[in-house]
Amino acid sequence: MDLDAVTKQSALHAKPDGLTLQYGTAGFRTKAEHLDHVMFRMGLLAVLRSKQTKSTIGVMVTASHNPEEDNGVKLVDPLGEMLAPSWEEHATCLANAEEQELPRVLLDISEKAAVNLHQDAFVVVGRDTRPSSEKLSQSVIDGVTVLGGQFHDYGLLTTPQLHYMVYCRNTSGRYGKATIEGYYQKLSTAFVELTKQAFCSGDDQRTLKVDCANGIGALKLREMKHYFSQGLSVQLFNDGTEGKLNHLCGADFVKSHQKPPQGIEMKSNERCCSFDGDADRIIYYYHDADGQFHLVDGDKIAALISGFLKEPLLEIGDSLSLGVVQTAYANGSSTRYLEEVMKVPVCCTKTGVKHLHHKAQEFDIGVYFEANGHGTVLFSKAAEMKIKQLAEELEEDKKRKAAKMLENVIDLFNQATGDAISDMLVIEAILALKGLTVQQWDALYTDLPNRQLKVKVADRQVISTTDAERQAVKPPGLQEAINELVKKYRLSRAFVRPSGTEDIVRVYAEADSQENADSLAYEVSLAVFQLAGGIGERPQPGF
Ligand code: 16G
Ligand code: MG
Repeated sequence: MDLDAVTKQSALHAKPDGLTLQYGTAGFRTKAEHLDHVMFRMGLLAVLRSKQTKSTIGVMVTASHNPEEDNGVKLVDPLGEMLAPSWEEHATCLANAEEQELPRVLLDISEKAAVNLHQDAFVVVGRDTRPSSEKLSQSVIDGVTVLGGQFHDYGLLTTPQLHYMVYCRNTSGRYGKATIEGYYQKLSTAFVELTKQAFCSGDDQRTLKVDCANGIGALKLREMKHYFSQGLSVQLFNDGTEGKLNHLCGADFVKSHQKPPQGIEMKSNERCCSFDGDADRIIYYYHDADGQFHLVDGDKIAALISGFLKEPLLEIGDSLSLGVVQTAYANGSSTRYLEEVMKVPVCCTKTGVKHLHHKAQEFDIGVYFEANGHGTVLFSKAAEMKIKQLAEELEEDKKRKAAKMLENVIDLFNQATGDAISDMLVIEAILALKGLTVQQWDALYTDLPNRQLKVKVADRQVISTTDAERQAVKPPGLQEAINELVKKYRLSRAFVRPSGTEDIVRVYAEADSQENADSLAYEVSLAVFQLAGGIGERPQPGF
């Protein structure tokens, strides 16, 4: 490590005095103008992580669904997973070190993590369409280069595409080719194969309107749509030619406001979906004949997919375990439907893809989705081998067909992370194969009315939670207060948690009617404000 060179280069990416940032749920995220030093330093860290794991590491420059002025960065570990927790701590230390401490912190990390500094390093970089992203990804590359790492800059990519590239490179191409063309081909071939037996029920069934949040998803979907145009025609909206990124559109807007995005023409009963700014979330929705808006969220995606998977799994007759992983935000009706109607085991984890991903690996086939539309299906290596083997066997036609179908499903799901494009293709394939309309899909169960609110407090860390964030253990008295409030309503549930991406506390409530969900959410917000050091204006009733 040439520490003098690091010090010199770092001066060109100097850290603003007194700024401290935390490697949060999905990396660092803040105003783009505060991130230059963080990018440079994440380039350094990626080199160390690459040397330590003897693998390619990914660095993605994006702030997902945040406003256009923000940006962010996250590291991608060898198999496409999120960065290991101990390295999140190293990332935070490195990002917050004062200029003169930088060499010492680098040595410290190398020592603690037993990094062999003589090992080669390779880093791949991707970025979203924010105006600040190009310059910031150059700062990442500066960091990689000064520590002698090699790199490949993929330029514009969706976040899941970068995860895919990392996974491909670290499995010697067995997973797929580490090129954008390789990604398009792998997914569209699986989609076309899977939908071959689908009954064609008229043109309107095969058309999907996609709100691309004015982000990277638009560019990539436009390139990709020719690959699968026979099976599905996608119509792009909010494609970035006019509107602002994530502004009044995108999956996060639609989910949290429970209304359609601007910039999309919706006719009644037409199937529409929204991606978020880096295309790792997807939400479906439609207007019914009475003009009422219906959201078909991540929970319903999980229900559709697990229902679909059960049949071929039963057919192949192998006892591969299937489970669903959710978070506390999952609608109570979805959990009940999965457990009681579908008879699938359901687990709950903390918010954030890394927690769900990890838990899903405990099943042979782990379906994980956050209600906000983030998710995928993971197949264990053993399950994959079993399915591939059965698909090769020549006897028993039905069994083989089921195995072949599952094989295509494995290829179609991005195994590295949740991916809006890949999920969209799976959902479209399932709807086509089952001949289901979006209304029929939506009718699997009825969501309990719910409400999410934010509360500003002086220090959100005064709240700590347990039981997958469903119970507050601190501050004293808060959980007891919530319990009392919940008792006042029917079919009710509520919880609070400090956000991992914003300086606020989030409140979630559900109940038998929208009015009751709203009023429970308001009362819980007030309890948080009073017991957890609320600042600014007190929460107000009504929405
Ligand atoms: C991040 C997470 C997402 C989670 C959200 C919660 C990843 C890749 N993304 O966007 O999964 O739902 O944070 O945000 O892990 P919050 O902590 O502010 O509620
Ligand atoms: Mg995202």
